[in-house]
Amino acid sequence: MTQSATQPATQPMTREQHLDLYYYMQLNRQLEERMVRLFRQNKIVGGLYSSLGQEAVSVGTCYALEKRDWIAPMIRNIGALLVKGVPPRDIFTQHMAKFTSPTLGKDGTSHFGDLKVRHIVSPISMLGDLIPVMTGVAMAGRYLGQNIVALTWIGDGGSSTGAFHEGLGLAASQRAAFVLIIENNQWAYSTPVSRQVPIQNLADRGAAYGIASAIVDGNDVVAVYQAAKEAVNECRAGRGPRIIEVKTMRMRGHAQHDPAEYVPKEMFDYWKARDPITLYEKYLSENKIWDAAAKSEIDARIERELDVEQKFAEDSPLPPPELAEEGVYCDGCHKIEADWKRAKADLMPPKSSIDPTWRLKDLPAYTQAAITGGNGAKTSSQTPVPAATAAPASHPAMQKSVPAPAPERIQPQPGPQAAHAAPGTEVVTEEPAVPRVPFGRGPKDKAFRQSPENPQNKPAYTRAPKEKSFSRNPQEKSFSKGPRNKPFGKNAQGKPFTKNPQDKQGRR
Ligand SMILES: Cc1ncc(C[n+]2csc(CCOP(=O)(O)OP(=O)(O)O)c2C)c(N)n1
Ligand SMILES: [Mg+2]
Repeated sequence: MTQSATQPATQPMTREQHLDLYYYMQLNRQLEERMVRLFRQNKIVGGLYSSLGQEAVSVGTCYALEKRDWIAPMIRNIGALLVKGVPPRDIFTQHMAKFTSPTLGKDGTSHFGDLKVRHIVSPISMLGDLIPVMTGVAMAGRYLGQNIVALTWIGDGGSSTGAFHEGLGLAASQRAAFVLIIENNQWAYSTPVSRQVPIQNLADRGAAYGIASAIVDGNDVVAVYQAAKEAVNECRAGRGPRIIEVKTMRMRGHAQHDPAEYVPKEMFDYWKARDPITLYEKYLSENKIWDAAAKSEIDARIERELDVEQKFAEDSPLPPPELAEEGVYCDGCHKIEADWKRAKADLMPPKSSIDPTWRLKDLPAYTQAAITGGNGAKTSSQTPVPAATAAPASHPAMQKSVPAPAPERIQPQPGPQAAHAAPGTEVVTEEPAVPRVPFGRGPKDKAFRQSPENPQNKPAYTRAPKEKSFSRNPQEKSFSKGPRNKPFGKNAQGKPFTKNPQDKQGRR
């Protein structure tokens, strides 16, 4: 990645940046085309998913991030892995379950990450769970003062899951530096968006959480990059999460096994004419950013690189069988060491568990009561004892006959955003924009109801029209009796057992 770290979204892109976008999109496509051939040769282990026609989304969004930022890719985001610096050999070997792969051949497809160097969270799920996870990453970054942005993608289908909504609620309430790309490729397996949600734009869902959102042509890589850059800048300035819906098209079936016969041909034709790489090639030529020689140079470079990487993967061994049962659970294979942010000595015993400075039996009032035997002890336990009298004789404060110093008040520190915001950047405090209902106060609280917005003190909700209770069967009087309103037979003593004999209340 070569873009400048603080470049605003509106700043014109350099030629180098333009060519980078082409390089990564074409690398993404050529790599996947090679994997389709490997799949047909039975060299891919497990499923193979395609991002054909969606390359501008992965590349344009990830290119807007900095090295310190975090991503969590999904099955159609190989382009983002490449932009983050994952070498193509890792993607080949991972899909071929080779011993040289990031997971040593123990997992397939894109199920791998890189927490240490490239800041990639492994794709744990396609269906929304990465949203709360990446919100957590953004929050952790804030606590550690890193001023990072976390970004993940979600499909149109994945945007209807519980995890999607719960995660966005959390991100919004925490004002997390989190960008969500809703990759609307028109299909979730064989279900078109129109049969899944009754709204036109999935970005509209952001309003429900107070999250600003944008809609972008997902086949226009420059538009995608600029929208993502703006969202990332906003997040980094502390202005809370952002959603971008990119409209694009899945140009293959869900995976290799799926010929996508349910997709109307006209739909494929329409989107084929809007292929993101063809459109971008035209854009580069029309704007004189490159010429034929520059294009063939990049294409040849991609071919060369992929030849070497694919050969490495094909020549790599499968994992040795004797390692199959290793690494399933952690058995001391790696050292787990906390990354201490404060001096370890401060947090570990004995400093963290020193003896109490006073004990009840050392209190003068307690001692006095013990001597006189009266109600002094009782009184002492009810009356707070001033610090000076509370200190035992052994306590340094007592020895010097001076009051024990009051504990020092810890001054609130400025938040990480204040500390790390670029000069001139507006810093937004963590104060929520809208007044909040204090904990413990709800619609039943009179003071809460009589707000300026609700002077008549009307309840915020109305009850549903009264229904007859479902506890009774319409034909019969009660479900506790048998079909003809008779007890359910008799027990050995001749008594009806409509109730559990163990429990007179009839509970079980
Ligand atoms: C809990 C669960 N149910 C089902 C699946 C299978 N599955 C994986 S992706 C997917 C469809 C996702 O559609 P969408 O979110 O639109 O993403 P796209 O495939 O179009 O990129 C399904 C049903 C799964 N991985 N996990
Ligand atoms: Mg989809």
